[in-house]
Amino acid sequence: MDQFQHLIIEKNDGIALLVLNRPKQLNALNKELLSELNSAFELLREDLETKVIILTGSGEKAFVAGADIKEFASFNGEQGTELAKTGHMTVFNLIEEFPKPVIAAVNGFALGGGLELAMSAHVRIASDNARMGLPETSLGLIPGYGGTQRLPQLIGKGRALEMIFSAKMIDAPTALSYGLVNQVVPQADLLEAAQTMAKSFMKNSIVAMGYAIESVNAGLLEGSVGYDVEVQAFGDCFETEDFKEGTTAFIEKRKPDFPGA
Ligand code: DAK
Repeated sequence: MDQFQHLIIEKNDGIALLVLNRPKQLNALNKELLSELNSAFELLREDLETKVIILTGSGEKAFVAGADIKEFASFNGEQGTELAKTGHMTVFNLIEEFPKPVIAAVNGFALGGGLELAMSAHVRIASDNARMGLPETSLGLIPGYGGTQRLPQLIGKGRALEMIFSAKMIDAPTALSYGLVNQVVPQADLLEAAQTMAKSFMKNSIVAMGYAIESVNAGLLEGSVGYDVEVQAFGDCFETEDFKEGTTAFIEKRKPDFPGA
């Protein structure tokens, strides 16, 4: 598994550690990284030795600081819709429906697409320095990788909409109190805590866990039309002046001045 440029995979005792590795961009998700994530999960699905997957970010600062803003700033509505659809299928739904447990070890900023990635995992453990948020509305966008659906599932509609409207980050203890993460540990202990959790899962039937994942997801499927609405609305955002202003302001390192409707 040494064919990856932005992903490090270490396999040990039935656990595959996947490290997202674009440290200079705070592990922001670009097309290559998303494509590599897809390939890695497809490989690990077939890999009989791997029982549990741990997903984390390289460095001590970020899990993933979002989708790569410099990459998507020039997209139009059609591209936005299309890429959101592809992203759902090839990465975020793939992880949510993965038949082996996936633990996100959130080691720092998990923002936008980064938090959406962590929410696709089955369980989340955060380090005490982690900060989480969906800042898309500050860029003239909405969450486009399932965040409008998975965040309210995890923390309830009121808190989810407050996080989306305010675009603010919450700290690890708040995320724990919301139920967004299952556990918070000192940063130095994060991987060990994730491994301890993985080992506690591995004492039980991974096959049964696959069926449990399928069953839990099936119970949430009734609302799945929400994902389609998100994809379309997300694409529409790319046609707005607010989106142009939001992403340009980020790249120019200034505060946005949204023209509005
Ligand atoms: N994209 C690209 N580069 C990023 C980045 C990002 N999301 N986040 C950080 N970086 C880069 C910075 O530009 C900077 O690069 P240089 O200027 O050094 O070249 C470097 O990483 C270090 O960042 P900072 O200098 O800003 O570090 P600070 O400690 O001062 O601040 C921060 C850390 C995490 C608070 C800050 O970097 C920040 O606010 N980052 C952006 C957070 C954010 O807004 N993320 C995007 C959310 S929107 C799509 C589907 C989904 C999405 C988009 C498209 N399609 C299907 C098309 C999802 C959108 C989002 O995720």
